[in-house]
Amino acid sequence: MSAEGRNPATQTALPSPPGVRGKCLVVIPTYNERESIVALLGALLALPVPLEVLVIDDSSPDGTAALVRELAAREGRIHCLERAGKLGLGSAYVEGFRYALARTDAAFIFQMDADFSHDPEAIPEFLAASADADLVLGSRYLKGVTVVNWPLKRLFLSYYANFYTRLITRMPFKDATGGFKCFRREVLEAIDWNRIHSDGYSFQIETTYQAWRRGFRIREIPILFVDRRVGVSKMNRKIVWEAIFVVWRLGLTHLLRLRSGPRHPQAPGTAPRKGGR
Ligand SMILES: Nc1nc2c(ncn2[C@@H]2O[C@H](COP(=O)(O)OP(=O)(O)OP(=O)(O)O)[C@@H](O)[C@H]2O)c(=O)[nH]1
Ligand SMILES: [Mg+2]
Repeated sequence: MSAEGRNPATQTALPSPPGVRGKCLVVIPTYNERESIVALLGALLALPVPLEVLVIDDSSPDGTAALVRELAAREGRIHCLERAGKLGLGSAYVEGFRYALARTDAAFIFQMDADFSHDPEAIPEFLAASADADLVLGSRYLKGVTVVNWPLKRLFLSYYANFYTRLITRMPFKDATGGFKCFRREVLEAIDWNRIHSDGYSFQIETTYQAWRRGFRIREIPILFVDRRVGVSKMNRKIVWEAIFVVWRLGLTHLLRLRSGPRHPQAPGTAPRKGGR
C-alpha cells in the first residue's frame, strides 16, 4: 500500500502513556531488509507507545516493500513509501521527514535502522529523555563503548569519525554519526533541508549540527548497538569520504560564524534558543 491518500494522524486512537504527548512516527529507510523488517515492525507495534511507522523502501530487489505493503494492508499504523530505485539513505530520511511534517501531526519523529542494530525496546527511553530535550541522540560512546560484534576496524572508524567531528565542528556530542534519534517536530520544521546534501552517516552529523546551531536542546542517551545479524551492509568508501568533507565544511562554517559575530551553541543543560540563528 502506498502512503498516498492516507493520513496516519487520523488512524490511531491509542492512549498515551504518562509523559507522552502527541503521537510518534518512526521513520525506517530500507534497502534489502526482508529478513528483519517484519520482526522489527512487530516489535515496534507491540510497544506501549502510541506510534506509527513509515518505511521508505528504494525498490529493494529482495522484495522488502511487498512485505511491508502486505502488513500495511492489515495494520493502519504501518505506512510504506516506495521509491523508484536506490536513491540513497539521506534522501530517504528527507522524504520520510517531509511526510511526517506534511501528512501527520506526530509530535516526535524517530529515525532508526531496519537491521535490529537499534533496539526497538529503547523507544520509551528516548521518549522519557525527550521530556526535556528537543533532539535525543542514541549514543554508542556515552558510557564507554556500547557496541556489540562490530569488527575492530569498523569500530575504530566510527569512534575516530566522532572524535574528528567533535574536534572540527565543536559539537559536544559523543556520538554524532549514529542513526537512532528522536526529533521533536519543531526541530525538523526548523532545519533548512536545502543545506543538507549528505547521503551516508554525515547526514546524521548535518541534521544534528543544524539543530545544535539553532539552539535546540540536544541530549544523548546510551544505547546498545548490535551489528546486523542478517542482510548486507551498505557502508562503503564513498560514505567515509563524504563524511570527511562534510565535517570540514561544517567546521569552516562554524569558524566563519564565530568570526562574524557572537554565536554560542548550546552548552549541555542550557535553555533552548529556538527559531534559527
Ligand atoms: N531507502 C533506503 N534505505 C537505505 C539505503 N541505504 C541503506 N538503507 C537503510 O538504512 C539503514 C542503515 O543502513 P545499513 O546498511 O544498516 O548501514 P550501517 O548501519 O551503516 O551498516 P551496517 O554495519 O551494515 O549495519 C538500513 O535500514 C538500510 O536498509 C538507501 O539507499 N535507501
Ligand atoms: Mg546497520
